[in-house]
Amino acid sequence: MGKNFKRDTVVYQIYPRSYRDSDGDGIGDLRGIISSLDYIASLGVNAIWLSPIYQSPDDDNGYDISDYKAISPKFGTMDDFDELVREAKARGIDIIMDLVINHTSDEHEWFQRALHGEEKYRKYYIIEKGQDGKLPNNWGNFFAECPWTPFGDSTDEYYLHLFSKKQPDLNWHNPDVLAEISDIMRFWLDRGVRGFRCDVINIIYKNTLADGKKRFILTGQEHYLSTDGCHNILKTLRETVLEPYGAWAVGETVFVNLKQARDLCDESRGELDMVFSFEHMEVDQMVVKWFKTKLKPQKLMRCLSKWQGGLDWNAIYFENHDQPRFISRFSDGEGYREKLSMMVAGLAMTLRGTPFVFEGQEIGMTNGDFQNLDEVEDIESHNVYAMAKSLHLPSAYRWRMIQRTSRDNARTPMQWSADEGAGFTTGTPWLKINHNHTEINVERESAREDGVLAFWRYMISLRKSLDVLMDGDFTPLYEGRTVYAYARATRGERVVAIFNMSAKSAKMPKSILCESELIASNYDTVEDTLRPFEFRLVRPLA
Ligand code: TEU
Repeated sequence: MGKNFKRDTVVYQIYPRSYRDSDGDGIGDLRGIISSLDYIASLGVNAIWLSPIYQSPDDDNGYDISDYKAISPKFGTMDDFDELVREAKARGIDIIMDLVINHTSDEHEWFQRALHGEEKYRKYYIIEKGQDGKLPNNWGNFFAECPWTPFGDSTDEYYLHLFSKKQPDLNWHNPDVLAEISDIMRFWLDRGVRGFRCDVINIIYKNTLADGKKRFILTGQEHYLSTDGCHNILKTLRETVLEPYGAWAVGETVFVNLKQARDLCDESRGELDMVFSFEHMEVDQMVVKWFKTKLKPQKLMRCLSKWQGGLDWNAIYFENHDQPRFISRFSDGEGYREKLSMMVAGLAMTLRGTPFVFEGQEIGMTNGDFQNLDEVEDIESHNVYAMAKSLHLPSAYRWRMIQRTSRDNARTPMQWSADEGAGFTTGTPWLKINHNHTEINVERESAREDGVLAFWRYMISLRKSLDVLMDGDFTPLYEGRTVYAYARATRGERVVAIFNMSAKSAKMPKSILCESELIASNYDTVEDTLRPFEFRLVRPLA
């Protein structure tokens, strides 16, 4: 973690197209966010990470950028953006932008000029000749596509895209690319942005385009994961762009292991401030996320403890726009939505690191309730469904895969009220609103003193006010089948967080039983046993 980073930061992630629609076109926008700033400030967060709002043909909902210096008209204007930065700042909230620099859109001017034969811009991308009528290599693709698409009308040249074919990968061997991206970053920093969330940042630099070792998924990854070239780029960006502005950066780092994470965020190396690791999000999967198993709490605990112990500081998150809603992953969670959501608030705010709260998480939103594939928008879901079909997986199974794992689960519109448009829009929403918005919504939660929202607010305020939650060391105390406990301690203070990650009551482990003062709990009373999804934060006496 670098010196520009404030340890009391709690970040709120907004997926703009699903947050609040101010003009009735069914798509959330910047004015919608501006009008929600008082609510956002009332959560106690002090930074907002905006998923991409740049000009984009929206093949991957804005993660395919066609102009890095323009706001998509769907979201508003540059004036709206400047107002958002100003108004957020007035409430003590920083704006963090999404920086998508592994790839651009194929509609970006650079790619278009490359297609028109401009040599300078050809070198911005990774364009290769096929080998004897075959593709340039055997690599895999994150979206279950072929990663090579013919370049223009060429019959033997292809461009590389690790995501959709409308997302050509940039060539980070070319110093011009670094110069362009640095310029783009300065453009936003000059407008008052405080930092960046760097999309798939650990895969940007490909060492070689040689064939990769055959794997079940993503053959070729050993040639681009956390390469030295990537480390050098991050160092340069930190030194020449971020430092002078006092800005910070969190990296989204796919497949990252502890050693790689350490190298990416070790303060002495001066690269990233923290990373989003994935291991804890993968504890309920077999090989790939599409094959989900039951979430075993003990696996989750061990994974959390491992990462807490292995890094001095990291990003703490349980939801984002790519993952199903976390509380929907507990198969025995039915009927305990509120307790579960509060338990996750307890986890997110007591682990060591910077908490990221995803829009709707603070009211306990659940997975989308899609009935069929026509209701799903996400490109990845459609591709994976088609691939599963080509593999002859039964249709009921295919649909179940999408239902459980689709990224759209987290992208359903924010539930502001019980109204028909959920207070999100007066028009037709771009993605189906969850039926349960009649029950789960901000308006209802705001009127409750003991509801989910009130609990998230309380936990966020504790996280920011208790030094021990901010600076304390992490020590795991107990990792049982469903019960998890750990201590956070500074020289002067020690607190213990206890969780029962199950719908069944559990015994309080003897080793952590002691006289203590209760700081927070998602139950009104204290009992000897731990009730379903109970969370307690206590201060042991003596
Ligand atoms: O995601 C990177 C990524 O690899 C996954 O989390 C992704 O969601 C996919 O499911 C892999 O199976 C980032 C963004 O967060 C995501 O929204 C983008 O689609 C992707 O990069 C490409 O820019």
